[in-house]
Amino acid sequence: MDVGIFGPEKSGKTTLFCLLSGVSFDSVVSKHEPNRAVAEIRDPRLDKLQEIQNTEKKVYTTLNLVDIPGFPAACPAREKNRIMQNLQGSDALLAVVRAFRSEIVSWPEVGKSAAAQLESISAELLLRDMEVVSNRLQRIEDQVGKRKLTAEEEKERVLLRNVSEQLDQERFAGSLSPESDERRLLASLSLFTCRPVVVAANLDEDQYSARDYPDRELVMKSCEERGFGYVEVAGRFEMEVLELPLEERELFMNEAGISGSCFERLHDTIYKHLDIITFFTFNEEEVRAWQIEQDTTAKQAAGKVHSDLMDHFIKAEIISYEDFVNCGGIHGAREKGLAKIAGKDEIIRDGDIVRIRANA
Ligand SMILES: Nc1nc2c(ncn2[C@@H]2O[C@H](COP(=O)(O)OP(=O)(O)OP(=O)(O)O)[C@@H](O)[C@H]2O)c(=O)[nH]1
Ligand SMILES: [Mg+2]
Repeated sequence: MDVGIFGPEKSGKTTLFCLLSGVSFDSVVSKHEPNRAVAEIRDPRLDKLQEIQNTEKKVYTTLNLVDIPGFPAACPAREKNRIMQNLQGSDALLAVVRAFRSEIVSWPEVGKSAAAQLESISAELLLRDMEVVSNRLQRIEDQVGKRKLTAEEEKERVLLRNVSEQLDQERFAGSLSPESDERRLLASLSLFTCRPVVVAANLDEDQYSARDYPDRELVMKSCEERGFGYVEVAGRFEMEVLELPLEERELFMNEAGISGSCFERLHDTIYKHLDIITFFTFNEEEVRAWQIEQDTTAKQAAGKVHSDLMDHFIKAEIISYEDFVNCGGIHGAREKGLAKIAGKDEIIRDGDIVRIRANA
């Protein structure tokens, strides 16, 4: 899955990119070009499974990250477009807003609260989409009077007008019903406002400990209204903590009232917001985690592993993570009758350990 990180200048995007990917901040050389990295989702459940299965290899799921530089308000449109282009392939967006205070780190958007930054971010996304929709509409309308529009084009014209009205009213395209024709068309246009957005409020340590910063309520409310996910992080502080010896880290995190790493909170929020869950497989060589959407069936999950397994699917043996661990592995779970033999329509749940039987 591809996640695009964006937001105002100096809000801490690259800091979060480094925290998510494990790339060191000092090694990120370019301040003007996007940074890319693959972040492993180091799910501790997979570590436990490896311990039980005693395999040499484990394969985590991953997020492909792209971190784009913030651009100043006066940035020429062409340059802005060029930078934004790097978000085009992302399945989800992580928008970073700045609440932390600093005398050292410049703040080009001085005085702009986190809520105001969020408004600008939404406006930017809406504007980009309006442009795409209106260009497409224009192309169809240019034909009017020159030739008869096809039935397809007529339909598209109506849909595009509807979407355009929605965007004019600052309603996100993603709020259209997923079943609607509009939504299908929008998916083909890969609009930004159709994509899941998670907002990360980047706080300083004191704000984090106090669970407060100016406009916090407003930011949370506006995320809720727009259907954005929301997470709080203390980017710089958590990066500094990572430089400490392992045994001191927890102490500092506890003192600041921060539980779980920034990395865990970020990817948990992204996964939850995107309705993504994880299931596990194992064989003699490896244990492996897989990302799937909620409500994926056993047969579809088999397809994730290999298309042959889906095509020749017979049944799946499913054990919940807790049962697997409590019984010390598959044999124990089978003995206790906790390994379920399931058909193709069984819904996979988060943490399930799945063994697929197919007609090879
Ligand atoms: N005090 C403080 N400084 C931070 C925090 N997060 C990031 N910084 C610092 O702010 C500066 C900018 O952080 P970056 O992560 O590079 O910000 P960015 O959004 O990627 O900046 P651009 O790409 O230039 O738009 C760095 O010196 C960071 O160490 C924070 O939570 N608190
Ligand atoms: Mg940056």
